[in-house]
Amino acid sequence: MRNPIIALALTLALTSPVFAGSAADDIQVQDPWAREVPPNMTTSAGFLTLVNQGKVDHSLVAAESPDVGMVELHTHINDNGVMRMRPVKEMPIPAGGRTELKPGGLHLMLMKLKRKLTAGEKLPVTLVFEDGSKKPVELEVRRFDMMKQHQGMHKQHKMQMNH
Ligand SMILES: [Cu+2]
Repeated sequence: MRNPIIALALTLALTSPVFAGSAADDIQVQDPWAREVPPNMTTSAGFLTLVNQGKVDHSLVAAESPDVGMVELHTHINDNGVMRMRPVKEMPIPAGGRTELKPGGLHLMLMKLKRKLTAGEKLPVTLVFEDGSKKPVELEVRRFDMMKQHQGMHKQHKMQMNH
């Protein structure tokens, strides 16, 4: 009575997650960069876009770098008009979706820098995902104009208020 083909199909269906790629395989990284800081500063931030090309949700849970003493996952929250940074446990990347790390939002907090970050240089960082898989990336160090960013944010505020 038992149909061996159905049994096989069932087995494959039940075990198919085993054949799914690791998070590191599913996640593509776009435009990774880090902010240049003055030589006396030991804290900076890294940014990139995570694109999930897989069929299951993933999340970034940690990052590490031989050139950085401590890397934390941070976000910004608006606390009564004051932007504050908060550590987050993970950064979810939904299946088929993308998660953007950018100034004023999610970012990699690079603390206790072991060397200075000069524009044009590369900073090696390893991303760690929820399944333990890892992906090495190189952040391009760039000059970042904080004033320009602030002016841009003020313009956005004005535009929102006019609506
Ligand atoms: Cu931060």
